[in-house]
Amino acid sequence: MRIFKKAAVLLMTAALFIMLSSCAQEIVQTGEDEARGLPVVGFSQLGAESDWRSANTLSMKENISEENGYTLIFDDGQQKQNNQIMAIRKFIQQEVDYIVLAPVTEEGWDTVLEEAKEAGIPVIIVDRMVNVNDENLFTAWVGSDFELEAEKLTAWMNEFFTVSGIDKSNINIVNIQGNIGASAQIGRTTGLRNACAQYGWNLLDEVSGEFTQAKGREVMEMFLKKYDNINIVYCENDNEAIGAIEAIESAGKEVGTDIMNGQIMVVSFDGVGKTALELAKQGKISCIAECNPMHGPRVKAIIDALELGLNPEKLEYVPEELFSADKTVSSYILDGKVYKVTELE
Ligand code: GZL
Repeated sequence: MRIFKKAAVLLMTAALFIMLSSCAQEIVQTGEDEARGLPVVGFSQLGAESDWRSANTLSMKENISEENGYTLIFDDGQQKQNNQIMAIRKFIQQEVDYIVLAPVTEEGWDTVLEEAKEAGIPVIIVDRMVNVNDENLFTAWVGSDFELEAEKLTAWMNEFFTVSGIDKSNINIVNIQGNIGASAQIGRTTGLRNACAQYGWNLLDEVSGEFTQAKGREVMEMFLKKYDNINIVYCENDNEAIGAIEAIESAGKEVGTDIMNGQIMVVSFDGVGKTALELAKQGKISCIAECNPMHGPRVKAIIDALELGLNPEKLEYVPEELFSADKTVSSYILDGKVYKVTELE
């Protein structure tokens, strides 16, 4: 009899261990919430690839919080769509009250969002967009206009070249893209391609740096081996720009705005991490198009509204600027609207 008891205890211990270790989710609040019955929000974050992503996660955790009346279940998808789909299915099994999704790419969400809809769970999309057949598969979206970010940055570039007397025939650009298929990559790449066609710049090449510093450095090293006339590096986020600058300086070249005397101009997106802002203050990143990561307050406001039975706006764009320490361009005009450049001291 004693043997059977021992075996039963061992089996139950093993089962408990498997259950706990298989759970990749992080319950950000502890047990007393269940007693208080706070609404539960399941958040599928795409990864932790960049300073922007860390700031976005912090903003969400600070706002979808116990003191604000919510229990948050956080899941890190590690930049894989399958992990995010599994997380959403777990949230459905857990019968959460709301699902928030920061999608790694635009395609491939129809089926799992149909399942959430059938379960009667409202879905809020943050940051990048989902491309679904039925817009009713999500209740609201909060994020950036990525193509407008690129239009602002390339307008600044055009103004800089014009004021500096640099002819378009001298402009040779390489683009270190973000994750292919992410809304931020699609918008920023489209904006650059349109600017090259509009202003007559020469776009030498485009390769994904996956929004990371390591891959950004690797792609820049490849570009420097392949081309001897690069004078503009367009990075689709700051972490890629940091990696690109490491590669450029390791190759014995200089980054800066004096492109007619051999310097290579680096421009990028985000304006969130300390390192990138420091490089911009030093003039090593010539201009950064802000990408605002602070979606937490807006997502909380949307859920608060839904809790009250109200209908939030379907799409909400966050305000964004341009940052630069270079004084050549203090403002620029886009579609008849004057934008001021925020000068970094
Ligand atoms: C933009 C966001 C992008 C950032 C990158 O909203 O999706 O992903 O620009 C991040 O830094 O990796």
